[in-house]
Amino acid sequence: MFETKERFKKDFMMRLEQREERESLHAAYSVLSEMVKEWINDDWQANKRVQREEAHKQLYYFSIEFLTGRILGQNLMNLSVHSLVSDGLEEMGFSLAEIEEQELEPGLGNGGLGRLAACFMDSLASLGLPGHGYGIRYKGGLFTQVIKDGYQGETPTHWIDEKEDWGMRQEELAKNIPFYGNVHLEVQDNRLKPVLRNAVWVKAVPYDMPVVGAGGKTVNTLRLWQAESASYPLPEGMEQDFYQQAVSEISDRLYPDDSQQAGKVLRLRQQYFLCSSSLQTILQERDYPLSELPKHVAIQINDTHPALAIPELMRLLMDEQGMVWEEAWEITTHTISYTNHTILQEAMERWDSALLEALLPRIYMIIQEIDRRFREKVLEQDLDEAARKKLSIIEGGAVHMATLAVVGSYKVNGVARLHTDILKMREMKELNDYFPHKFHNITNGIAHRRWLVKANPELTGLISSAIGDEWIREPIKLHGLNPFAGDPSFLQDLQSVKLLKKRQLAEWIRKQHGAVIDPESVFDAHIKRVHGYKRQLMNILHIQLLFNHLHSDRNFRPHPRTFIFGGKAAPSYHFAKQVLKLINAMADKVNNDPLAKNHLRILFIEDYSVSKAERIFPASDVSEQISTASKEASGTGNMKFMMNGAVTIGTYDGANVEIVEQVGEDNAFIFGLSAKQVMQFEKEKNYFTNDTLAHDPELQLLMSQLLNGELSGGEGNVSYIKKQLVDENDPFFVLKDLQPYRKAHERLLSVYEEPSAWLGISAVNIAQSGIFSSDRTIQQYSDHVWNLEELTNHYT
Ligand code: 73E
Repeated sequence: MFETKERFKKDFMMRLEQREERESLHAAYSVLSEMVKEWINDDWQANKRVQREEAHKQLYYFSIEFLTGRILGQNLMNLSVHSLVSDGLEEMGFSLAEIEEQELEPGLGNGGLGRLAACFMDSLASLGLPGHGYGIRYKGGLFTQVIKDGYQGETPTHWIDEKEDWGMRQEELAKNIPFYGNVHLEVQDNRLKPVLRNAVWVKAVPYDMPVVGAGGKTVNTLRLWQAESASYPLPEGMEQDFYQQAVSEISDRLYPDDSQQAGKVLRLRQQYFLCSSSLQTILQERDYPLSELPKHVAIQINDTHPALAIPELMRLLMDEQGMVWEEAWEITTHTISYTNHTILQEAMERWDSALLEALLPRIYMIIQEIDRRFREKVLEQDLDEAARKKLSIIEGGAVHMATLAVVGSYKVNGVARLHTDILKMREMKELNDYFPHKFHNITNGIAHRRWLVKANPELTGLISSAIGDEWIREPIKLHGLNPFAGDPSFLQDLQSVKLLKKRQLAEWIRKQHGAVIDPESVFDAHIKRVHGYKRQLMNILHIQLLFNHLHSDRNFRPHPRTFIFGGKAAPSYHFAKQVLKLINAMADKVNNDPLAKNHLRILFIEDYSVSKAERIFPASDVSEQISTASKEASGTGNMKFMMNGAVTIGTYDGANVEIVEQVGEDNAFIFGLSAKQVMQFEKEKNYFTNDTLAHDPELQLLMSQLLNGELSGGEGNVSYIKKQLVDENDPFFVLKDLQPYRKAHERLLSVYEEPSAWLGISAVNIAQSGIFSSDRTIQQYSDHVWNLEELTNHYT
């Protein structure tokens, strides 16, 4: 039905006419997605067959988040029919863009970690590798952010429209998951066996979504589990209503914290629910001896959230399959590998032992045994007490999930070189000393097909007109663009494309938010979760410095800038919520100030999401990557900006280090404390806010403006901000890095005033961004961790 445009038009119209509400855009969406699903289905079934018959090794990516964004457009693109469909629809009076907007956006992730999982799914299928996702089908995705009077409010997000769902319910593949109960040792088949009695059972029903790779040949599966009532008897004394409520809670909503461990039992239930259902499936579907599992299956756990996969695989191998400990351990530790995404202490998962034991008694027993055996081994080495403590899985009444994850995996990776170095040399030094060959780095990447080809077709066209289109398949070939960084006519075209994308964004903002922004101004964007270490506060304080400067110096009349912010704060993170309010209050003040508004404009984009990101990255000139050095493990927005020709202002943190290594220091604006300096201050505890303020009257003025409400036009409470900056001595070094940040902005703006220099930098950034495609990342995982083979029917 997509072979030719005419065929498509005919088929589409025929189906549309059978719909009741055929006039509506929604009906058009429904028809088009139905056609795409049908089109994919044959290949999907064929792929499943080939993968089985050829006994390819399969990768399973376990993740508590998959932030896919909208799916229809992505599929049309990877099936190579996006323009055919778009043209065909236009001829019939429809706009594909409007139809795509009908899709409710699945917000099944908080930020970078979830989006990374989605990029990986795209790259796996596009490289023709057999890799599938296992996650949870949360009824409510991440909350919808509603800004009222400048404050963040949260409302539930319901993204599932059962009729239009891309996930196909697979009732017959449901699994049952046990919680609570007591473990009894019973004699079965002449041996003692642990048996769980009086457990509460929950049914896990899979919904399978096809993941189409570029070229359309490889179709993998993203399987999301939904919790439902199991048809098992309830434990004595448990009411049916209570049970049903508890069950539906499991896949009811995504936890909205991305860098704070909530420690809630519901989160633990979600984690076990995901691990158990996925592992049961993997073991049941196999047609080879269990001892060969590591030859046929690789399991990657996305941070520690699915780390219960380790004891759960042990449980299934021993209790259900009758294996002895040693063999089960050998298999587990050759099947599972672990990616660490953060070293923030508050995000490190530590589960209270009593809570874990009550919820998952058998799993807790197994963790105790893993811990006991590992302690025994550690005792053989000559280590001091402190080092031994760092090597304990159960310690201080809690289970340390990162330690469990390292001990139970065959490979552990960090997500950018600096982050991995910090892991190996500091955070996990003792573990790295003990397992010197486990740790390695694989720097993150992004799906260039979504973030450049799809989000920015105009730039894609320009690049291809300069160097051909092979780079789309092999993004490293973007290098071919380097010589064009000195080609005036190319640079002029680059400028036109950027201006066009800025106009498109401005127009969309006018329609959606009623705000007016000037496409001739510099678009400077800071879009990510709101967090202390990401330093939205430093950005806003810098704008106040500019505001003060404008008012005190009549010769200071800089090029107009639009500061774009977008991002959500965790609902219980008071500091971040005050920062968010401060941004909005500053926006009111600055945008209405007769003098300032000609030079500065602040725009807060409400309810930041993947689809909004797709509009902002292509339209941005400046990429704000200003985290406190050492805190941002990698960052991936930094790569999306770079690929779209935005220039980085940032610290040497996360993947920024490697971005600057690619483009050279002249093609980025770097400032501030290094990771080493930050860690030194943290170790010595010898940084004091007052040392920074003492000789700087500008900062003193700024602080008094912040504290007396002048900065925010008298709006909002800044108690948490004050507490952090003053009482806690500014742990994220906002004030310490502020003047260096200001100078970096000054350097940046002076280059911006010279279009050929600026555009040259932009071109180099695009040319050097190919290495940050997640195709490269996935190839590294495949070569160094998973050992996958390309499917033979993959399109080349
Ligand atoms: O630096 C980012 C990184 O680019 C990091 O903060 C983020 O992962 C990205 C992808 O590697 C991340 N998210 C979480 N931890 N690290 C997290 C923690 C708890 C819940 C949800 C997400």
